Amino acid sequence: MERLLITGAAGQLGRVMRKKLAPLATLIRLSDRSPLDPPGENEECIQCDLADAAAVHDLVAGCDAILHLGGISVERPFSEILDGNILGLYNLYEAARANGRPRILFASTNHTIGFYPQNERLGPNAPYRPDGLYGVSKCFGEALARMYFEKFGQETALVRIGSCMPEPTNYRMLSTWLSHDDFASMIEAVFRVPVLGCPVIWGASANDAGWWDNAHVSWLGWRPKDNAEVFREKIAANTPKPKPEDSLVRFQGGAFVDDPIFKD
Ligand code: NAI
Ligand code: 15L
Repeated sequence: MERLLITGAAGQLGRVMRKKLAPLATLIRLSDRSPLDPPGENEECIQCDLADAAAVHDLVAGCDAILHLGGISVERPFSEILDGNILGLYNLYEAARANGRPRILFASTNHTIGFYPQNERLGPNAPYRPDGLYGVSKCFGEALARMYFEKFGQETALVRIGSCMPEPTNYRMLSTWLSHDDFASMIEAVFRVPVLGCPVIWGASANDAGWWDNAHVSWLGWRPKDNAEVFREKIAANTPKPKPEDSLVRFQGGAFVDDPIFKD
């Protein structure tokens, strides 16, 4: 790739992926509304708000691929979600349409299906059961991406990330954990495969306790290598055993199902 755009590059995953993906592209364009660390040798930085259509148009110009991590990543008041995840998504897809349709990896979330019970195994076609406004906004993002694929041939990987962090830290994450290395190898597979389309991909490592079935995207060639199970004893030693009625062990979205509707 000549130029890979990473949005949300000042965030938790952006900061990690910025380093891991350096070999993927000649130049990495990093963007966020928050300040970014200064650019390295094969990097450039552009600060912009996803809600600013003209700025997003310029941001996307000249990019061959987009890792879209930018936006609100937890339950927040609707006004914040509206800017980052609704307006921001529309601006990004319009900018992509005007700039040669670079392939997009959209960081969706397990909170699109958070109200499913943990004993249910899901494939890509399970109806949405979002667990909050954040989850609803990611359902919007997935639907928008699908529409741009059907209407304009815009390719997007709809990656429903579980819990992408250095290691799982509670019982639920034994099922939802996605290691940083497995996410990086997924990103590489998504941008390397000759034809992508617009598939849902579950973003979880090869966890023994996993709930999500990626058999429908085996053609992608992505084979996660990590398994949260190796952390089970550590979690048992460090965290209290949840009661059976606790959302953490009842719902796939865990504690997000208990969030209220936050007001400004
Ligand atoms: P984060 O909250 O650390 O990073 C998101 C970044 O987006 C922040 O740096 C923020 O400043 C930026 N941002 C927010 N609104 C913006 C706007 N209007 N314009 C420009 N930039 C804006 O989140 P994290 O953990 O790095 O996640 C990245 C993406 O992956 C998010 O879209 C999140 O929803 C998704 N995701 C992450 C999971 C995880 O386990 N880390 C799980 C599921 C989904
Ligand atoms: C998400 O969507 C959040 O962005 C992340 O911070 C985690 O809380 C994750 O889901 C999760 O479900 O563990």
